[in-house]
Amino acid sequence: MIWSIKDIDELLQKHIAYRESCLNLIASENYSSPTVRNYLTSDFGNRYGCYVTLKPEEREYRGNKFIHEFEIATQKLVGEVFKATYVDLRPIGGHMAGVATVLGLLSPGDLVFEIHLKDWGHGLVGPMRTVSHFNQTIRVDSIPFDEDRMVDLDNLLKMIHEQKPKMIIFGGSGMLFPEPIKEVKAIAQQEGIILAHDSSHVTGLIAGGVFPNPLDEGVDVMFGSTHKSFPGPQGGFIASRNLELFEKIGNTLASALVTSHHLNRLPALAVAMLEMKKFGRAYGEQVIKNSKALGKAMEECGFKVVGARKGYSETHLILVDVREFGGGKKVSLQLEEANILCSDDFGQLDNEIRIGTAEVTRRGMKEAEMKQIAELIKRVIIDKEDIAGVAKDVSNYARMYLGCEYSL
Ligand code: DSN
Repeated sequence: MIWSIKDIDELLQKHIAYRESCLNLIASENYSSPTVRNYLTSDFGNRYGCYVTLKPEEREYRGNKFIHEFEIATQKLVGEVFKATYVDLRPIGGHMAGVATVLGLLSPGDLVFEIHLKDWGHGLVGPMRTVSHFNQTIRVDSIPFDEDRMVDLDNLLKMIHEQKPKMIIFGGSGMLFPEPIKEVKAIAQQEGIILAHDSSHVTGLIAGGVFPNPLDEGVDVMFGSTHKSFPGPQGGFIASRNLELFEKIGNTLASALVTSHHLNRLPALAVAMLEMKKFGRAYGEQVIKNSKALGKAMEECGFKVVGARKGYSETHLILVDVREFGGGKKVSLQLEEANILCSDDFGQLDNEIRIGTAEVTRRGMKEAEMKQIAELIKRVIIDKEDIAGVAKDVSNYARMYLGCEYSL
């Protein structure tokens, strides 16, 4: 029970001490800098800045003149980093940004291609169809993948020709390699198909210029979150170069999905954007080097790493097939007991674990440390050492890396 400030402090301190003793390999999390965290507590967090139309100057509440100035400036900064003409920072998270994109751009009966949850899709339209009448409103099919977890372009083009979708949403939660957006662009233009990119996982890599910018590749809209490979405050965004589509999405977003857009995110997001402008390339390059090094080290330890033939990964994560060790859920729970945090495939096939390198890279780890991490995972899963003993070693190891690199 919480009776006092002391109770709150004690519980928070327990969490902080616990997380400092863990190796965080959850690909959808990151370690934002103390400066970013500091700017989350500004007075903006007490204010209402909503605007229903796409005219930010037409605020519904009074007292917003500096909030307005700040929001416009942050939109411009984000636009510069993602090379977008139009930016909306009102989505509270990437999922909300995606829902607004789907609802804003599709009509009843339209077909969408997205990445299925079993292929580590984000789960946008699929789960929407479990709500109310959406299963009668939006049709969905899955983008095909090959055994290296690369998009199967031949099959995708065949599906496009045969089924003529209205929208294709690239991007997911287990992306190992860039997608063939350029290769799909011509047919998309010819058939009037909207190309969207759920960039949530790779936002930080795009900001660093080490992952292809989906807008440069030809998507009409990119949306995502700011707290996965991008080490910012939790939140979402929509970015585009197409005003007509951007307006449709923005007018759907507000006020149907969001009114208070949690303004305290904005100064913190601006700091994180400046960090990425300055250090994004170095950070992104190290993240990818670490993913490749971890993939290799895991393979050398005896694990089956997805996409090994293609160099394991070009992103902030690797996928490991752990069926022979009892499946993703069992393995991730065993690793959690050893203070190693990663993800299973969220109740899908239960074949794989996902291991992310963004946070440990921010903490200062490089290729040599990836070997150590693989060895610690092996001790739990393959060698079946006493978990409490490994947990102690993991804690001591993790506590050696409490800094925050690539930050202002
Ligand atoms: N899609 C979930 C993940 O990747 O962990 C969270 O957004």
